[in-house]
Amino acid sequence: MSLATDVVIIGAGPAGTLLSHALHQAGIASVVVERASRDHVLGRVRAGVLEWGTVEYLRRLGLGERMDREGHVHGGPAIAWGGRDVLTIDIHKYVGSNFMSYGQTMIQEDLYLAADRRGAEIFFEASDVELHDVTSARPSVTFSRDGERQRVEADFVVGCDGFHGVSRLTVPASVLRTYEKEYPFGWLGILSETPPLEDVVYAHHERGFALASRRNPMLSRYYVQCPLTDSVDDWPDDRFWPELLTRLGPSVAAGVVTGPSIEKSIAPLRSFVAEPMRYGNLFLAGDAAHIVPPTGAKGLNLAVSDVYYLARGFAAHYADGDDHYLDGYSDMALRRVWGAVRFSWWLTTLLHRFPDQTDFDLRAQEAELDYLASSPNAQAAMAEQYAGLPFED
Ligand code: RFL
Ligand code: PHB
Repeated sequence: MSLATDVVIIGAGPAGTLLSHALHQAGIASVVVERASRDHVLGRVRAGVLEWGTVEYLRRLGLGERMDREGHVHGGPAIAWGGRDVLTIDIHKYVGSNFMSYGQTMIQEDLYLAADRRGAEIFFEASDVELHDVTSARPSVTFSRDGERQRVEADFVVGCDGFHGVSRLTVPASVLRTYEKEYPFGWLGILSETPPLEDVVYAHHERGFALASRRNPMLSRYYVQCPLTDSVDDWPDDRFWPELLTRLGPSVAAGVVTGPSIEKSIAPLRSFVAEPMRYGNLFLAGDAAHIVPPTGAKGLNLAVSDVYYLARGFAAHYADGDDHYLDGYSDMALRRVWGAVRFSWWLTTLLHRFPDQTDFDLRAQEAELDYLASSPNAQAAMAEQYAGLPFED
């Protein structure tokens, strides 16, 4: 089978499906090719925190109805350390915006339901996806499905296929520059059907980092830092809960309701940036181009801002033949990416226990946290970055 469209998108995660939704609203046709099944994508438990710019963009695209009903608005995240009362970084006071807890799984469901309603072409379970002629005026993508080789021809290809995808590998090594930092620990995350804390709480503790978050009024999400060599079998619930409560500290722990975990997984932490985010008529967006450690809650939000810039660029191209946004895409997106990479690295470094850390390093972290607590200027800087840097005009 052979198809023709305007834009072929590789990957039906949040970046790919949001882009196809935004393009449709601008009257631009797209086809999405996804390696996994729909249920597999929906089963991945990931992000939970949306910047206000993300919330407003989703609303503008008509995707805000369930989010506004079921999402939980916060005025700022809290930080716990040293057995003292938590410090709340008042985003509302310093930046005038909020952030929202609303799970990536729910956004993905909303996106697939919207795709069903408009009869979007998403080819799930596509294997051996290959990109061809991306520097030509008519690139194409081929893949196998139901035992048949298929081909989609388009004006542009957008790689939204995540960190392990194929799109980035199409850019020749002589063109692509990559920057990478691996952290020597992971996050063990669990979901439990228990009422969550009111706030998102980040904890610094000499035994390691911990985080309390939420999905809905009866679904909590908790994380503890763990060695990369650990597997989920090393963390039965009766080990996880006491460890979490110790790290959160007595005042936060007092509000935690424990219960059986219904999901448990370990994610490594990594910073990665690939430059440029365009090669010929191939564009990269989301995790395909950059990864941040989850500490700053930025990964999904960066995928959304990439899509915002890219959808605007394609709209100008198809409506007016104006390519200045597409030509500026890589530089503009990378400015925001590096801002978030720096912030995520800073917060990760401040809050985690590193294996080679000395007592000096630990005391320096505590001194920085004390400074943060005492300085409205430092809190304003953190608030501005946690809230999310603005989208450029
Ligand atoms: P995804 O979600 O990885 O989707 C890529 C899709 O491409 C498909 N694919 C292919 N398709 C065709 N051919 C191929 N060869 C393919 N290879 C791969 C994959 O099957 C998949 O469906 O990338 P996308 O769309 O760029 O979205 C990025 C986000 O998923 C990611 O940045 C966030 O989840 C990161 N993240 C967080 N971000 C936030 O903004 N706030 C958070 O609170 C937050 N918490 C987190 C996180 C990520 C975590 N993990 C597990 C890494 C918490 C965790 C624990
Ligand atoms: C989550 O709810 O999964 C979450 C929240 C904040 C983070 C990372 C993950 O920084």
